[in-house]
Parts: sequence; structure tokens; C-alpha cells
Amino acid sequence: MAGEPQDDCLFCKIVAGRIPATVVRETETTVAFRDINPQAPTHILVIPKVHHPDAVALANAEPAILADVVRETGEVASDEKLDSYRVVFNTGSGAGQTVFHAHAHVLGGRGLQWPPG
Ligand code: DGP
Repeated sequence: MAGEPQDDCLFCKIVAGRIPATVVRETETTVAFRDINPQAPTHILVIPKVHHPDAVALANAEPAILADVVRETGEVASDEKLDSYRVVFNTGSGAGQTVFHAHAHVLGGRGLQWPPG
């Protein structure tokens, strides 16, 4: 069923505490943890606890939780004292998505180029 934890999902395992992660924030609906392969001095992932394959699927199924994820990106940026930062939802393998559980990347702590690669 949509939203249910998936046995083969890495981020569902992090939500369940079955795989360790450096968790920096947690709410009733979200978890934020440091990316294992940081692309900036601050690189934190904010994920919903429910499983949906990407941000658009989450928006369609549980829009209030997508809002929670986005709100948490701001809390993370504030905690990390980032004046400027980028929030990225890679969507689809062609855009670099490798984990098909919705997540926002929060990147900051260095200059960020536009357009992104
Ligand atoms: P994406 O490529 O947009 O699907 O982002 C997935 C991110 O997840 C990628 O930047 C690397 C990160 N990642 C993958 N495996 C792990 C893990 O086991 N722990 C943590 N903390 N991050 C992971």
C-alpha cells in the first residue's frame, strides 16, 4: 500500500533504525540525516517517514507531509547557520536519483553554481 515501509528500501531501513545514520533532526513525519557522500560542507537529506518513490508521488499522496519535508529543510539550514543553500529533489535516474524514497537534499556551506550540472 502507498506509504507503507518497503523491505528493500534503504531509507525505510534508516527510518526504522535498521541502518545507522547521522540523524540531525527528527519529527513525527520526517527524519534528517547527513549524506554519506557529501557534495558540500553541509549536505543533509530530509526524508518523509512514509515511503513514496519521489517528491511528486509524495505531493500527490500526502501533500501535508511534503510540506513537512520542505519546512524541515529550512530548520536544517537554520541549525547549520546557512545564509544561502540549495534544496534539490532529484527525480528519476536521468536526474541522478539513486534512492527511490522521496528525499530533499539540503546543500550549503560553499558557493553553488547555476545552472547545476
Ligand atoms: P539521490 O542520488 O538524489 O537519490 O540521493 C541519494 C543520496 O543518498 C546520495 O546523495 C547518497 C545518499 N546515501 C546513499 N546511501 C546512503 C546511506 O546508507 N546513508 C546515508 N547517510 N546516505 C546515503
